[in-house]
Amino acid sequence: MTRSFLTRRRFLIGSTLGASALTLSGCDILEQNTAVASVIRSAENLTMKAQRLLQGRDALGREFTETDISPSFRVNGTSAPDSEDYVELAEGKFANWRLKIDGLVDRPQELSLIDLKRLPARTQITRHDCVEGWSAIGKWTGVPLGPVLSSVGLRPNARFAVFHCADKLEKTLDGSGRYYESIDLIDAFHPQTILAYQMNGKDLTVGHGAPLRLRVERQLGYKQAKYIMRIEIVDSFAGLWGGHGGFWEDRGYEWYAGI
Ligand SMILES: Nc1nc2c(c(=O)[nH]1)N[C@H]1C(S)=C(S)[C@@H](COP(=O)(O)O)O[C@H]1N2
Ligand SMILES: [Mo]
Repeated sequence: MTRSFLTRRRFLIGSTLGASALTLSGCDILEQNTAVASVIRSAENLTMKAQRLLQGRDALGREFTETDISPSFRVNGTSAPDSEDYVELAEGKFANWRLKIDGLVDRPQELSLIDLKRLPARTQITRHDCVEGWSAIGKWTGVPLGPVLSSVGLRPNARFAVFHCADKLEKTLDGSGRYYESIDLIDAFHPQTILAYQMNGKDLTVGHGAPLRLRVERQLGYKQAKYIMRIEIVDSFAGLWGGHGGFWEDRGYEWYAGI
């Protein structure tokens, strides 16, 4: 099991972004099944695999044109994290904010917004679909996540990227109300998966997740983590809050929220 998973990861990391779809062999399919079975339900697993098999793991989510951009884009969930730390960072225009990258990596890092903005960027106009029944088209600019992860050196047992956010959506004493999300390495290395610092040509507003949010375009709104403070590379969600890989997942939503 481990060897095949490793091979798959090496393929992902070694492949150029935007490479054509990979055809999975029956063996890989079986492999994926066992690898993810413990974290997601089987029907949902089927959705994920069907989407990846039918469309290819690097198939792009639909992109739109400037004229399609929605005149208004709702702010949903947290609209302004209220922790002292975040408020202070926001007052300083995020000059002191650092994105921590750690966990199963060889070279943990702390990157400033300026560091991120120096890296090659990608801009994409996409539709955001929220499970609450609204959609909006926005233009997002940011750093593709894959190369960032490659640069910190993923360990062989790395399987998921976890995004720790600044906000508590539920005010619990133990911190379990903190927002977090996670994706696997296939989505992490997908060409449209970006750490976005701009929306519609301007720095992200606090409402939309300043200074940095995730865009993972083949999944629903709640996967698009705002207020990212830390990316932790893990091999399992067991040690994280409810153990289902995300704030909403811990409250019963699907982990693979394919659209
Ligand atoms: N940190 C954080 N990220 C979050 C949320 C949140 O409450 N906190 N809400 C999610 C949901 S349900 C949606 S639909 C989108 C909303 O993004 P927007 O406010 O930019 O529209 O962010 C997602 N990411
Ligand atoms: Mo949402």
